Amino acid sequence: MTRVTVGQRTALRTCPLCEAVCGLELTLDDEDHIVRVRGDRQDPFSAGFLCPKGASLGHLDEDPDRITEPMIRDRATDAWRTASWQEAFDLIAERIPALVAEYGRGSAALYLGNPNAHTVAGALYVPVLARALSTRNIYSASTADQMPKQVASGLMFGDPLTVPVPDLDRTDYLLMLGANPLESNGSLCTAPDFPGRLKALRRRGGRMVVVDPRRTRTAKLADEHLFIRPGSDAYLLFGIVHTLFARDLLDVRVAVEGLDEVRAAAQDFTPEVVAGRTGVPAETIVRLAAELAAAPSAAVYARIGTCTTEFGTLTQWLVEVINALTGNLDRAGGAMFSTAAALGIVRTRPFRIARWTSRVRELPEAMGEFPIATLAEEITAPGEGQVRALITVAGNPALSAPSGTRLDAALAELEFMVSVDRYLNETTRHADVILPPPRIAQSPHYDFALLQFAVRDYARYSPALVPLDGRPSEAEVIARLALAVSGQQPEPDRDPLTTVDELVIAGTLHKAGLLERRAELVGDNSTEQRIDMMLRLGPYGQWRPDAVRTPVTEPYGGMNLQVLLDNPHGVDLGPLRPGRLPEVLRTASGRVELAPPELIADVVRLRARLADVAPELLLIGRRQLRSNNSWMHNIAPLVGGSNTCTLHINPHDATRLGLTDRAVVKSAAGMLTVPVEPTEEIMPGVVSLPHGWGHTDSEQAVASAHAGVNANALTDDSLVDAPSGNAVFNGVPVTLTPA
Ligand SMILES: Nc1nc2c(c(=O)[nH]1)N[C@H]1C(S)=C(S)[C@@H](COP(=O)(O)OP(=O)(O)OC[C@H]3O[C@@H](n4cnc5c(=O)[nH]c(N)nc54)[C@H](O)[C@@H]3O)O[C@H]1N2
Ligand SMILES: Nc1nc2c(c(=O)[nH]1)N[C@H]1C(S)=C(S)[C@@H](COP(=O)(O)OP(=O)(O)OC[C@H]3O[C@@H](n4cnc5c(=O)[nH]c(N)nc54)[C@H](O)[C@@H]3O)O[C@H]1N2
Ligand code: SF4
Ligand SMILES: [Mo]
Repeated sequence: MTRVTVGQRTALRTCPLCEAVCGLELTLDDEDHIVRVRGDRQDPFSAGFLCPKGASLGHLDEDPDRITEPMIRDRATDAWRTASWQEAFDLIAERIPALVAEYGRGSAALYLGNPNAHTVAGALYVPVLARALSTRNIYSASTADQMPKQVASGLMFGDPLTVPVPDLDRTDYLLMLGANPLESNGSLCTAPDFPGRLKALRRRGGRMVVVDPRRTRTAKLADEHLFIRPGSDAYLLFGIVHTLFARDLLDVRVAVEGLDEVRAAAQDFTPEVVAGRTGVPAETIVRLAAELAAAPSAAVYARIGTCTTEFGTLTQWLVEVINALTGNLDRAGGAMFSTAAALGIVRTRPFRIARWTSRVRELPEAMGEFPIATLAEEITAPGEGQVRALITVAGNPALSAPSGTRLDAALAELEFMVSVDRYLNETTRHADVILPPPRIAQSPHYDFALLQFAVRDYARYSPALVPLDGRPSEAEVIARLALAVSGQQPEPDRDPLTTVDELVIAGTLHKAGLLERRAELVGDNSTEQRIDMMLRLGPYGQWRPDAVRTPVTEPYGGMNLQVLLDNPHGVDLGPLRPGRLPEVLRTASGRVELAPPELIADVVRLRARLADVAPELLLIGRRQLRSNNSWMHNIAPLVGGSNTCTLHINPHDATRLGLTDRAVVKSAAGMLTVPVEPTEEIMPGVVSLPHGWGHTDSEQAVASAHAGVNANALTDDSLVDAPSGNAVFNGVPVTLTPA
């Protein structure tokens, strides 16, 4: 037990800052300020793990530079003033419906940023806002991130949310490409204390190989690290696939379609041919294939360094092809599927891409979104369907999107913009209205998105720890925004949140034939009742006849909210279950599609680039342990030291180019001047700049003192990964000269 002084209390909550979903034990004083953060040692998943970001949650929660009241900007003077909630929503209800009436439906766009994956509001209420806007102009951080993985999974398994995760705790062999979980704590692989899990893998005699143009902290922990030319992972993986066929190393254990097509596609990607393009020697590629095939269990895992490249989707596809060919898909120790407790989106038809295309560049939609790489031109190119109004929720695309400078300028051309955000920052400065969410301590937490990709099945619910004091929750802000954009006023005696929740609950229960059981739902408010319903209807649920039974849910007759309220440290639902494919597959064939035609077609593009002469210098990104994309640089204990914006360059390149202090970096899209930091940890011919910096003119005191530069001034929105439309951040050709 923690010792708590008079007037203090401890409270439990999931950390909302990254995908690791660590349990936190917070100490609050008698005025409800967070005064201490510790890892929750009784959390069965995170077991007390805490990183520096989580430890700073108190600073973040009440950052003096955050926004606490709605803000309205005067366009003539650019001056900001605070406003009442009513005035803010009235202005939105006046402007957006009028713009939509004048220019048509597509003229209002929505951009959803990364923290939506970490809030109840993002999961349960943003979809309502998207429907209310009824626009195809929906954009999100997904197309600056993991869309290639979702498209590959969608085409192979029929559902873009059916993404395999490496069975970290049991695997005997892990091949990891383009991920650095020692800094990032992992992504699309929810694993609190990822570093500890990797150390355990090594301790039990497992082998770990890391492929990265940088010798990262993760690479240093591995048995083997291989440098690779940025953007060339698809060639390396094809070399492995080629070898598996050529040396008869196949061990396919699941029902698949398209084996011959994969063999044919891999035919000319011999290890010798791809070695030149990747920089990985042919004999190493052959050995990797043999090791993957021979290991009792193995998993290939590839993340952001490989997604945000020109061949992102092909790379993610080949990862799962190798997992399937080596018998590791859907088996213990291999690449497996989590079973999240809350009912998710129930897909009845197989996933398709490019059901419609964007106006200006005819880029494909994926999962109902257009690529963020095309938002700037959708705003600036005149014509029918031009974007005139934008709503951003928890996003900072001025820093996070490719061709950031161009998007920044485009945002200034909008006729009206609304942002739901904690800060006045590089993006929200263009808004007419900013609507702030409440404190983190005032928000409930359940990980609807991330628990679908967990390396162990687990659930945890955290109610809000501090009352709202009359201000709206973020869920209510979004619900009221949904009303405002459709020109509606809330009903006088009913809050919009309850209206939305009652509609959803009634609709869902009606579909399930359980409408008469509405009164059984528990929870202090309609949001909690919705969560209770999703748990009761989920795979472990009390209302599911075929529920997975676990020791913790058994006494309750199955999963419901009460289970989680009674177990505030979270509940362990066991190791990932093998043999789930028949349950999760949504393909028309009922088999794993190893060779989706859309991807086989894209191999032509890959093959055409095989003989490319690599440019002299390629730019890649990197993440920093004490940063969180663009928005935690105002937390004083986190910035400085290694957490600054510098260009990593191999000393050999620095000397060759005469760079000592600062360099001018030029790309096809832009130019920056940055401090250089020579380090042996990056391969020759590659330079690395972290993203999320560039806080010049910021209202945030600490962040502006550590401004850095916007790496996305150099990335180019005219390049995308063809099948997914994903942005390209890694492998950008640049030239360097001394500043
Ligand atoms: N060059 C380069 N660019 C990249 C990447 C890269 O590796 N290299 N990575 C990409 C990736 S993976 C991602 S996910 C994107 C991220 O892209 P974005 O989501 O656009 O950017 P973030 O920096 O995460 O900004 C989050 C915003 O949400 C606000 N916020 C924080 N918490 C809350 C909350 O609870 N509610 C609300 N309403 N707002 C909140 C913050 O103030 C901030 O403005 O960046 C991408 N951009
Ligand atoms: N501390 C911290 N944690 C974070 C975030 C953060 O900003 N800071 N952001 C969160 C978000 S939104 C996400 S999506 C995750 C991402 O989590 P990760 O996927 O682990 O992201 P990174 O740490 O950027 O690691 C990507 C690695 O890819 C390497 N790389 C670059 N180009 C290539 C290439 O072409 N091939 C290969 N093989 N490697 C390449 C880079 O050198 C880098 O080491 O992290 C999350 N966690
Ligand atoms: S690893 Fe992620 S979830 Fe865990 S404490 Fe750090 S930021 Fe929070
Ligand atoms: Mo991300």
